[in-house]
Amino acid sequence: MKRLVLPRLYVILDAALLTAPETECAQKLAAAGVRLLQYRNKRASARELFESSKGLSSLLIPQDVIFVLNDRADVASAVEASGVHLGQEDLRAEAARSVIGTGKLLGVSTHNLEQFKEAAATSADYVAVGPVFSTSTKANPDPVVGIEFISSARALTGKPIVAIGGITLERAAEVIQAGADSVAVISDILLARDPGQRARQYIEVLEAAKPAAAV
Ligand code: 3NM
Repeated sequence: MKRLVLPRLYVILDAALLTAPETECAQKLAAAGVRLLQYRNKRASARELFESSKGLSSLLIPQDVIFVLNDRADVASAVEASGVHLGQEDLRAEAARSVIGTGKLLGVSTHNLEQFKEAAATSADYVAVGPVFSTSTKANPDPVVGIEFISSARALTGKPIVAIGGITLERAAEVIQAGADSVAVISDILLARDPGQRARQYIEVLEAAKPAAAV
């Protein structure tokens, strides 16, 4: 089977941190070269989420930017997003898979080894692990797993691993070196004075990072 290769930079547009309309921010990031974007909005109603996600999907998909919606497989499917990202309290992977279909991208967040192994055994296309470092972006985050957790997880699957939580430009390369395929970033990009410029710096650093040996 062809191995999925994710872009090394995975930017999450968290509605709680946005000061401009989400499509404006998404366009700046796409223009900066970001090829994988997630929309996260924990407070929107289903209707609001549909409207915002529809706008993002129409903007990003034609530009070949992978657009993933957080939490909601039904809305991801309705707006023809590239896929959905699930947390531990969302639909189980196979239930979400039945909603979005086989051609779409499915990601699952995990916070310990047990969750990681369980997610790796599903039809998920990638597995996220975190928080790798401490973060103040997520409400009630799980305990920090640390960078060593990425190496342990790397030995258990050939699926792409996305690292998340407290990642900064300075720490991005070591996360790839530890075995992650991709780094997911919220505050260090969205709260930068110029998010597009910050994203460009990430892309440069991540392109130069040496990955862990393949499993
Ligand atoms: N999920 P920042 S940590 C959304 O551990 C999210 O699964 C996490 O934001 C997890 O890059 C996190 O600003 C917040 O630290 C990441």
